[in-house]
Amino acid sequence: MTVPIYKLTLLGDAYVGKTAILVQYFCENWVPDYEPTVEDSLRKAPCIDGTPVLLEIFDTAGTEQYSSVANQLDAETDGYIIVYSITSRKSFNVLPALYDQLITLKGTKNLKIVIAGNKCDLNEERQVSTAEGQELAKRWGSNCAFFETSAKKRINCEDVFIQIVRIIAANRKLSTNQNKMHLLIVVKFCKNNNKFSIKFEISSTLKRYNLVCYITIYFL
Ligand SMILES: Nc1nc2c(ncn2[C@@H]2O[C@H](COP(=O)(O)OP(=O)(O)OP(=O)(O)O)[C@@H](O)[C@H]2O)c(=O)[nH]1
Ligand SMILES: [Mg+2]
Repeated sequence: MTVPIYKLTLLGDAYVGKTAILVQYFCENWVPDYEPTVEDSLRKAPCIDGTPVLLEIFDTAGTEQYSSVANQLDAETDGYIIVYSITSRKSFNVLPALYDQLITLKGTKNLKIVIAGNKCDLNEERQVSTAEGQELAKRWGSNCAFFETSAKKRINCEDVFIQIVRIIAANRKLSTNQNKMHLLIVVKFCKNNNKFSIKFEISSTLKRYNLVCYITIYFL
């Protein structure tokens, strides 16, 4: 049995907690120190919804010194975890421009995204409301989900990874079904004077091969 591979990329402004969320998911550990990420990638093989999967996760740099978003974006990525901090209006405001860059890179608006509004343990320092995060996810379409997370308190850190896998898996299943071809064969018997004919009409449900062909056999 081949294990499905999911390539995920964590994106967002510096200091929002991308690495902290990842460390919580991988090690169930909280690291209070800040060390700007240059670039990192990790692999994990969890079981999600009863299926063994392989996750390849890229942790990117939010610090401008290290990051040019365009350089960091891997066109092969299946889904994005886009992180902002609820305590930083700026980290939320940069997201629409980031989203536009992703659309250009992937050449489609059908992106699979989970938005994480991190540091929700710091509610007293909140600058972005929960409703604003939800509204953004709604604007980004049905393949976008939203969570508020806290890497410090381990709130929803695992859920963002499970949800992005579910979104990608659902899309893969949909495109597999669309590629399945169903044949419809209609057999008609006709009697015309002393001649009998049998007509087969064969049509396919796959739009690419939507040919209707007729085979007529005459019994003289
Ligand atoms: N209170 C609180 N602090 C957090 C949380 N997540 C991260 N932090 C702290 O915020 C700082 C930045 O966290 P990082 O995970 O390094 O941020 P990052 O987004 O990976 O930053 P770059 O790698 O520079 O892009 C660290 O000091 C973390 O301890 C959280 O949920 N709550
Ligand atoms: Mg980091």
